[in-house]
Amino acid sequence: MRLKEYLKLNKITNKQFSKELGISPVSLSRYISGERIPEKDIVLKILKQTDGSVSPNDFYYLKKNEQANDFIETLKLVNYTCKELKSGSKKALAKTITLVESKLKKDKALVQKILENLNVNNNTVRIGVTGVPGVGKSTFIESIGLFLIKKGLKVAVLAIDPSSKESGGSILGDKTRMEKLSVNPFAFIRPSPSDGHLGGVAKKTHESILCLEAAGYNVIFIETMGVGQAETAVYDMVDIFLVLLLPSGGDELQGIKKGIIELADLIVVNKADNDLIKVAEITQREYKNALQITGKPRENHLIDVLMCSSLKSKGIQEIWSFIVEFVKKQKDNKNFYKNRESQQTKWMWNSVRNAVNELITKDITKEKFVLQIQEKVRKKNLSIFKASQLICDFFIKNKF
Ligand SMILES: Nc1nc2c(ncn2[C@@H]2O[C@H](COP(=O)(O)OP(=O)(O)OP(=O)(O)O)[C@@H](O)[C@H]2O)c(=O)[nH]1
Ligand SMILES: [Mg+2]
Repeated sequence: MRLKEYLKLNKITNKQFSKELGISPVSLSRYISGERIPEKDIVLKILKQTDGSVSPNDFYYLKKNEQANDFIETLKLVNYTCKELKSGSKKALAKTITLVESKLKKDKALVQKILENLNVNNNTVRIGVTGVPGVGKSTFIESIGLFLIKKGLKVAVLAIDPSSKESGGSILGDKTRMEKLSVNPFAFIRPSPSDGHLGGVAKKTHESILCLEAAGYNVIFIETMGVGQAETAVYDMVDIFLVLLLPSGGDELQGIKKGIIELADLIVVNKADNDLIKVAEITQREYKNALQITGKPRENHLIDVLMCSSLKSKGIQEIWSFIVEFVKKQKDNKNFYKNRESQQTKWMWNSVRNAVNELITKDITKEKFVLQIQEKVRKKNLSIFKASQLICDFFIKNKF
């Protein structure tokens, strides 16, 4: 008999039974759901406590059959999705990115399997585009995007909006602002909601990039506002980082966050049109002069300051030539690949931190033992240091 049926039949609560076994209710519910198989000593305890009604086979064989069926189904789905992605299906791409953004454990596991089956593609360019709201990031991406599509490339855009909890917020505006690009068959635009937490941005955006590349997108733009912390996270997932400026005074005046300019591989003064041309030229000169003092952030790379009018599609060709030259140089000196590799490990740690964080916030905070400790800290009966040590030990012991 399965443990779930036994407990129900005998009207024993999870809490009671976990106490009898000397384990946490969370662990017990994992054994019951089949999420985890109990260790030998626990299996024997269960056998004893249930007078032999729940035997080891009830865990192992059932689990095995279920696992086998699940495995076959997952494999079919993974193969199908990968095939569709590689064929460039937008529908499959949208569905996969929805899985990437899902919080469900089963979706996350599925995404991992899909990603493992996708090939690494180093023939793409990942471009970060940042700048204060209204500087013209979306207009710029639309302009250069259409220019690249004419060259026969496929373009994808991920717009990160750290302020929006779910898809929505200003993203809807972004789609309408990229009117022509969003309806172009060779373009794919997707908002990347971040849940207001940065680890989330990095993980989801990184995984989305891999899906886009597998679907044959050659140039991936990642748009962020130059006011928050998301920029450094984005810097760690792109090959080249562009900072857009308005034709006006220094960066403080522009409201751009301090330090962001230092990350730029290329600075672009946008809106260099109509009566703003003169101011744009002054801005360009000022930044060029300033850069001579600050130096270069990347090996063998000189930052430049270019001007463009995204609205009139002027200066776009020069910006693309700069990007192509930059990527070529970075590939020649192998920095391009080294950069992607080191980003890979950064993402791994990011992922670990996220997973641990999720475990702590989800499971452990409801535990009686943890709540007692929390109460002691609140009443100043226990030091924070000792409390955190106790909680960590509890966390490890109970294999959360
Ligand atoms: N004159 C002129 N206006 C521009 C140019 N590029 C963008 N704009 C205008 O500037 C406004 C903001 O442009 P967006 O592309 O939405 O700016 P954004 O940086 O994406 O804004 P957020 O997504 O809100 O951060 C729009 O009204 C555009 O038409 C340009 O090159 N010249
Ligand atoms: Mg925008």
